[in-house]
Amino acid sequence: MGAQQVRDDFAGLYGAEPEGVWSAPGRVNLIGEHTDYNDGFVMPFALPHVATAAVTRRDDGVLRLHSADVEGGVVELRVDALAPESDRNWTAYPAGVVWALREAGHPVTGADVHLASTVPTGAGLSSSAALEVVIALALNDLYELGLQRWQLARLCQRAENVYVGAPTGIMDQTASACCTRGHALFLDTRDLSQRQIPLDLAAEGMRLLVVDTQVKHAHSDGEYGKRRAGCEKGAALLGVDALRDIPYDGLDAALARLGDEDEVVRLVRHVVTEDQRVEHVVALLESGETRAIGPVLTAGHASLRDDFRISCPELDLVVDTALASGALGARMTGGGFGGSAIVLAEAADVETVTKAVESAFAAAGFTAPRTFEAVPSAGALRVS
Ligand code: GAF
Repeated sequence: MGAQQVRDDFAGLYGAEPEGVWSAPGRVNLIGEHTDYNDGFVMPFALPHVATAAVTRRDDGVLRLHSADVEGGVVELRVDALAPESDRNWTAYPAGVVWALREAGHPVTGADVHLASTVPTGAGLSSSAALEVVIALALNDLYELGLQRWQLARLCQRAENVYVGAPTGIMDQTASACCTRGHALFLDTRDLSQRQIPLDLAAEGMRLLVVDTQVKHAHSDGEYGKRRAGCEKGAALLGVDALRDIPYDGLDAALARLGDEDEVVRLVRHVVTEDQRVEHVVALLESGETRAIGPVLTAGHASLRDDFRISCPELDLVVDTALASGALGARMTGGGFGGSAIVLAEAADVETVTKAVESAFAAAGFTAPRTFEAVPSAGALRVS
């Protein structure tokens, strides 16, 4: 849905034009999975799919929320009554941002909001972060809070962790807030320092496909939290603040120290090797060896499947089939347990790869996947 439509729908709903319209994108992660809550490296880029919000400020303590994507009317809340984990609906994301801003001392006294999103939900493409960031950016502008993008991302993460109750890292909110068109974002999640890495695959005759397996994932279910707790246990056993502090060339020694803690050994090995893969991909891209990132992506998938154990048959089938039909590399992306995979392929091979994946899904009796090309797009912005 276009921004003008969102503006018009707001006017129809609330009886006046909004003060402004903002958008914030979903993301795919090129490499660096489950490293963000270990203070490590990630490398997402923004999708052209966005959450769009038309918003007007209110000064009477009332927050009115409406979504074009969800059945039901306007939800009316009082900003001073917002309470963590009190809401299991979509409204928890925008309301959580208002709560986080107020809790941080920002004088947000209400808003009228109408939202519409083109980011697929449950596909591991950060539909919830897009909702949070678009609201944070709108309120930052309307209330003239003067917060920087990384600060908005931190507040949105707090909304998700505390208000929604999902123990996620900082990658998705930072990607939505800070990515720029034509670049992947090389982000150090420890201090949020970042570097924009040019990524124009089409100019080099390649494409990056996103294959949504249609297997719905959910963060707040226990598996994500269990992996996070396992990583924290590993860091504690090894006497470091976070697994980021285990250097790649110290991995074998660290694993030896963990002895027969098999599960922790696997989790630590994934995180430490994944950080190294991010740095490797950055080095390859910066030296113009773009095709060589393919096998690194594929190695990342193997690590998520075998060590972190968060893949599923549908994701493995995408990866195996894509590679068997000529892709340069493929991996699951996002939190896991369903959602999407990415496939790096020569432009000339895209049709063959796509058809092979579709046929393999049909033969396995899986729901047909949805495939689209991902081009690094703009981060959050004010549209009008
Ligand atoms: C989800 C989380 F929200 C991110 O913080 C990150 O941990 C990711 O899973 C895995 O890399 O998208």
